[in-house]
Amino acid sequence: MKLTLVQGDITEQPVDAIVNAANSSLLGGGGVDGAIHRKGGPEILAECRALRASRYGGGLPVGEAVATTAGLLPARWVIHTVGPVFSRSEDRSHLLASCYRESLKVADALGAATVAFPAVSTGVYRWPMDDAARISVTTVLRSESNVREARFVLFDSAAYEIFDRVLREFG
Ligand code: AR6
Repeated sequence: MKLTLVQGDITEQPVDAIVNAANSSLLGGGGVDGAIHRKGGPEILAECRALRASRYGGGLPVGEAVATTAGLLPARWVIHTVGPVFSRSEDRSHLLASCYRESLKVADALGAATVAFPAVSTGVYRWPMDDAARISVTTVLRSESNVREARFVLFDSAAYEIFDRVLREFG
């Protein structure tokens, strides 16, 4: 699996699947989640509601992942994952790592060859960017997957530079 970095908007990525930094409700929110539902149109929310009415009545647990259509977006699928809220008193790194591992498993099940990830948990959920970058990059590098390219899409240059430094260190 090749790991690449781009600075930009994940909703514009022409990849097979983009990963959404969702919440357990699967019913939308701000940040990446808000942008995906806004630009992808109502089909995504309709599939999320159907998931809530069936497999995920109690919501999607933290660290797990599930796919829907990508609606009007250039990608074919959205893989929704729920990152942990950052905590100073409790180490939740395994849950953040799980988001990447489980998203890659879903990508494999879909047959997705190219997958774009945001920096899960680093916005509303307040995970420090350098620590998130280390966890995300090392987890993806260690994952067994048929995905050809895992692309991290960083929203601003500060995040891009942190991921770039971490990738040089571990890649
Ligand atoms: N493309 C790429 N990255 C983005 C984009 C974008 N369009 N928009 C924001 N980012 P966040 P979280 C960056 O808050 O921390 C939502 O309300 C952003 O700068 O989207 O996992 C959900 O519904 C940050 O670095 O996700 C949940 O309730 C990163 O993406 C909650 O927020 C993640 O920020 C999830 O919080």
